[in-house]
Amino acid sequence: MRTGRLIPIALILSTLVIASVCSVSAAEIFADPDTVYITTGPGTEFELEIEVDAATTGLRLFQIVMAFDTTLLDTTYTELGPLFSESGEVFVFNSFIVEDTIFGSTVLRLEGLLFGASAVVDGPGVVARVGLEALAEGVADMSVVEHVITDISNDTIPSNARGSFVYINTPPDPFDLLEPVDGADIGGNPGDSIEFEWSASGSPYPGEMVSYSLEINETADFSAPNALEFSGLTFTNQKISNLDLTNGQQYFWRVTATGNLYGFEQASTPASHSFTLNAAGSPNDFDLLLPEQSTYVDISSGGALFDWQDSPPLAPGDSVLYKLALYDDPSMQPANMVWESGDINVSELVVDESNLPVRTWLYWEVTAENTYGFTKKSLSNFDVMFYWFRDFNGDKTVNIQDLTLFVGYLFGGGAAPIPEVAVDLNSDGSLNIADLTALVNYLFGG
Ligand SMILES: [Ca+2]
Ligand SMILES: [Ca+2]
Ligand SMILES: [Ca+2]
Repeated sequence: MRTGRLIPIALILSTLVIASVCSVSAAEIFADPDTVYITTGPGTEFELEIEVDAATTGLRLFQIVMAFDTTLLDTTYTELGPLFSESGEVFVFNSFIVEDTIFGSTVLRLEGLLFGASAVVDGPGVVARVGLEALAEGVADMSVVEHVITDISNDTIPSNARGSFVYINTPPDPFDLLEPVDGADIGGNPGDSIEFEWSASGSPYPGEMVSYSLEINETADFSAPNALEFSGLTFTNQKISNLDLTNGQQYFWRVTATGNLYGFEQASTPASHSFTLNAAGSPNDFDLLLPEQSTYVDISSGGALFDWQDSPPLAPGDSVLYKLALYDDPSMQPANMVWESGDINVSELVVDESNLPVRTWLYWEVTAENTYGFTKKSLSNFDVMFYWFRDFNGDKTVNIQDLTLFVGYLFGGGAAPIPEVAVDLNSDGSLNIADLTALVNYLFGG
């Protein structure tokens, strides 16, 4: 057991030793700086130095090939660095921008060579300088795609290489719209919140924070004037109340990320999402109760009771107010309105007789309105005819004139009362001498 455990440990130790020896001895050839941050746009000029480190000894030749996007960058100069040019040795320097068939893209190739039987230099030092100009906005990848350094015998010196990234007026990172998903149908109750959520962006520039602006608009091009906009958001979500939106309306929303130091902007992906608000906004259904449909109602006692079902509040904190309206035409247009109540907080109302015409069909309905301003009409509208008991001619008084007309109707072919029930004093469903007698008794006693 004891030896069995020792052998693997010995193997691990020897592996570690080899690894550390390699990392210490390998030369480094690298671009400095390794990241270039440009915020002043195309036309900005800067310099990269190509350096070798202290582990680089006996150096005679270098070749370094870096990715080079000619749409983003151009060279303003290339030159051999002082490690070679000030060595006192004879040197050669070449630089090319070429289409690299193996790499499949344009590359910048730099190579330097010392002549002479014993001409070598030791790092650290600068082997080349590259003057560059930004041509467009974007991220230029100047990774090293190929490199070699050799010694006096033309043997390769083991080396690692590292290039550079150039950020030219680079906007914050692309980011996605998440919730509501595109085309969402948003229900819920009035007063519920709607949460908008997107993925995080970030700035490539050191120390730069990103903030977001959320826009909600009725048009896909965000041109409607009544837009909702929230800016300076530091989180990737925002809640709004659905009361800030119109029920039944389609909306579009988008987010823009902005860097706080340089102000470069990134639009969301996709550019926008749509949603439709279909909150359960209206008061609940309710129907009419009294007076029942197509009935005659006596108002001689002073008025009439109207009653309808409650429309229960929809959401916590909601309440409902009612309005009763009477019309003299079944089309129930505003022009036909005979009378309308004020707001009523209970589902019934006694309407004074002075507001109620007799001898004509009336049509009534109730409208409920909740605290969110949503309205709903009663499921039905009823018709009703009011009358004044014992009043033959519909003037809301009972006197000798009614008696005269009643006599004329029963015995002289005069016009019928409207409705007949108004003078059916004994309530037997027919008009005859018994009703007339009852009216005489009412008027003159007995
Ligand atoms: Ca009621
Ligand atoms: Ca009368
Ligand atoms: Ca009768």
